[in-house]
Amino acid sequence: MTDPVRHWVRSASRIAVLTGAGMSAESGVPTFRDAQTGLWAKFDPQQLATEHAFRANPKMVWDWYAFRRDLIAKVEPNAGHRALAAFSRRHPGRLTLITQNVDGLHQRAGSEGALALHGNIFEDKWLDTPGACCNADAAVADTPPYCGRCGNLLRPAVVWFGEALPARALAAAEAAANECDVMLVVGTSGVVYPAAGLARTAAGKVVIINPEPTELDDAADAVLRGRAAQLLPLLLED
Ligand code: BV8
Repeated sequence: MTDPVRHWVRSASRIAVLTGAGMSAESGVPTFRDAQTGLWAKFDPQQLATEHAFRANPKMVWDWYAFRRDLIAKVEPNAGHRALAAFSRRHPGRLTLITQNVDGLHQRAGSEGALALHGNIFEDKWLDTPGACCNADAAVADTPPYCGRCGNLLRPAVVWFGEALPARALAAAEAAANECDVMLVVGTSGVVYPAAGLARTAAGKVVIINPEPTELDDAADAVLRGRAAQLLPLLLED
């Protein structure tokens, strides 16, 4: 562990943390751009995670999310998730967690107030503006479920490519980036915007934690070539 980085973290009164899919890799969740496992090997997630793909082939996209939900439901938060949650318990209000992940593992590890920029894979919402008839609890159980009265489809409540991020969460994330003394950028390839842009607008020192090079390495004050579950506990211990 490079001592300057530990010094930056220990002396920071405001820490922002931006996490991506690599944060959950050691929990057994394939990263977003890993070769998709098995059934999905031939699909590009960037093509599937869109409203266009869902409208064109609702069953296929719904099944992709069901496959991911089943996988994520079977895994546990890892030592990296737990280190972030423990730090926030020891130092209330000092660390703002911003995640691109939709897997809910930060929240399950006990991180409260995590800014989930891309939504939550375990929640659904209506594809079209719901009418009075649209009651998710009474939806016809199909793939995807739908309103038996008007045919409106349920869809995963995640942010698809081409969709706006939740305004409140994004504004809070931008404020945290603008006010931080240090930003830890963990397990993200830095390809997806506007989330990746937060690492480029951070006021403080930018520290990348990733075993591989990323699109954000040029914006970093320090790059720690390692894994989240290994390095975060070391970096965040008092
Ligand atoms: C929008 C939910 C506008 C769905 C996801 C500039 C500005 C604004 C937009 C754009 C822009 N340029 C391009 C765009 C459009 C687009 C975009 O960014 N495209 C990219 C691909 C070029 N952005 C959008 O469409 C966004 N919307 O801008 O809307 C707008 C405004 C107003 C009104 C209407 C519209 C929406 C983007 C959100 C997309 N949804 N997820 C789902 O999950 O199904 S993004 C998806 O990718 C996941 O959330 C994932 O987290 C995210 C980012 O990927 P990473 O997390 O980085 O994962 P990846 O696999 O790439 O990398 C993993 C990393 O982990 C690797 O580096 C690896 O080395 C590392 N790693 C592996 N193991 C470990 C590890 N690290 C540490 N430890 C380990 N053990």
